[in-house]
Amino acid sequence: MMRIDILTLLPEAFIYLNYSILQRAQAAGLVDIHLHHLRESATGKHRVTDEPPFGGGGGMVLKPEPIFTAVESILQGEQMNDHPIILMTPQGRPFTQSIAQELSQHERLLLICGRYEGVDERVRQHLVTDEISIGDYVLTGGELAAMVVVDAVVRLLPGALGAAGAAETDSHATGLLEGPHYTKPASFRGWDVPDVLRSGHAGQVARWRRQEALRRTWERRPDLLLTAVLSEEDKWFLGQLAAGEEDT
Ligand code: 6GU
Repeated sequence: MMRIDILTLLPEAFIYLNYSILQRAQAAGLVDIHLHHLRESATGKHRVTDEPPFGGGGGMVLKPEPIFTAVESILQGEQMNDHPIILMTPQGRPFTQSIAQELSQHERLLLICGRYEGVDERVRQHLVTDEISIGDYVLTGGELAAMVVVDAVVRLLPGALGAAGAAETDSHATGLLEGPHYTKPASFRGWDVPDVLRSGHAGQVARWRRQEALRRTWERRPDLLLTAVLSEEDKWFLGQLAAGEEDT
């Protein structure tokens, strides 16, 4: 079973993890998620976790002592370098499906949620092993980002999605966007489901899906085609798309 520890000033925010697939994964014993309130590791009457920055400037900076104390207590008895200690920060490496896959291979993860203007640099230099951002925009804290990472990682754990929901064909798992999906009714307000999907020809369905994934990726995220693993047939199909675009 994977264990995920989350260090935060806002453990209440993590209610999202108590629902749906994340809830079932915990109930099924695939993952054990522990929330830790950073404030409980702060000392003194007021348990202060942040202070103004040295040198002036706006905002508050998270102090190093409560974070070091909390992480050392959470990982007590463990070799510190054995498990990723991840700081959630807009300055981190951009989160991707392949990072989610990499993280899902670990038996233990520790996520630290930054807040305010930032975290004391010594946390970065001497405690964390990784820094992750979920995109090029600024959030008020790392909590939403940590939930994004936990969600993306946990759904990859074997058994989390059940037999039906195969993570292997997800958008991005293949390096491509997924194509369209349809369900009943076969005709809705005169808009019909493509015949091939109702034909019962598994081979033709698979080929159509691959081509629609290529088409959608070509239209929306051509950058992904540079790194996707493509067969000769895929390349031929993309050539057809490119040729079609030249005509118009
Ligand atoms: Cl991980 N934290 C914050 N505060 N903002 C972000 C982020 C993380 N990733 C993108 N924006």
